Amino acid sequence: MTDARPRALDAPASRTGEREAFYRRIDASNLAPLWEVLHTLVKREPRSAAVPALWRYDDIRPFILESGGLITAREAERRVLVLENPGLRGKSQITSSLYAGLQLILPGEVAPAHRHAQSALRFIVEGSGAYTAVEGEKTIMRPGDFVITPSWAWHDHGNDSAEPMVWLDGLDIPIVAAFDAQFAELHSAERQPIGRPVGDALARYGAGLLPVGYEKRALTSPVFNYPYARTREALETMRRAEEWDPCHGLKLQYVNPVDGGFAMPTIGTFMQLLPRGFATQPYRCTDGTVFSVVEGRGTTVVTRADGGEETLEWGPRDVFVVPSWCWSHHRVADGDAVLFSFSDRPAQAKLGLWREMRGNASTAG
Ligand code: GTQ
Repeated sequence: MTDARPRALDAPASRTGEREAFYRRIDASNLAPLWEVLHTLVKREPRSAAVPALWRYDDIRPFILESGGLITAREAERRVLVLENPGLRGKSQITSSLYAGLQLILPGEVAPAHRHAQSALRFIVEGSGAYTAVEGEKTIMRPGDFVITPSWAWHDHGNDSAEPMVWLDGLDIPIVAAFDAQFAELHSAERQPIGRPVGDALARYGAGLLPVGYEKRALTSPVFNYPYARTREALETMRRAEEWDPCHGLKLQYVNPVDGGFAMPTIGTFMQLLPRGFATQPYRCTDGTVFSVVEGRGTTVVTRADGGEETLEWGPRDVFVVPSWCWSHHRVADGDAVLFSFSDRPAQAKLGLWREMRGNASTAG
């Protein structure tokens, strides 16, 4: 026989005078009844507080450039406009587990050297020729490049080019905060000393080769700039085989060449090609995902946790987010679309939490 009473997993237990009085008495002892909150703690499936959202680059670019006249990179330490998820305002979160922002560095500026426990990625959106220095090596950044700053690595950014540079920062700030494991240090010098030539890491670790006898010594890829030219060429070559995934088109995952795993321990990064006119099948996964549009125009339809649908219309340099466990599908309008994306997938996978689900039009929503 099934018990028809509502279960505390779905709704709080009913309140009685006797129960309320008990809750008040135990309150002074820092105790609370689980059955009042169980449904908010142990849910049948994810219901993200994050919502689908889009930042149109043309709309926000004026604010980014205006911030350049308001404060220097030096004074700000990092001159960034944080992309706040509308469902998580004031928390500096774009998803429940990730931070994102758009960082501006003007010609001649330096964002001074520091290091922190949080891992960072940079995805270059506008401008070309600024550098970031990571643990004694500089890399020159160009649009579409995916650049890594590993946890606890010294890093400073500088712009010796003639144009402003803007990149998307993605950091695991909320994950590190959840563990209360933050540490940070300022370097004594504004620019850290450089000990290796530009391109050294890519040559040494990113050419399908490794120095003989190389032993894995870190959780993050030793390659710290994955240039767009190479990524784009890989996609372009693969497309000739016409093996399109119905949910993802052609989708590549950035890897650590040392172990074949994700390039970063907490953040997974991807680049996908959706050809002109392509419409994907609905898909959902537990990793809320941030997309940065590199090429093309299209729409992504996202079903919110409350069942409503949100249509995000995107073009080059726009950023949009699909929260955890929300169905979404993409349709390309103009040109071939190339989408960079990142999420907390490696962290979830390591904890045995990650799930995905493929749908079709009739099972979505
Ligand atoms: O470039 O080191 O967007 O420390 C936020 C915190 C960028 C950085 C951010 C940071 C950085």
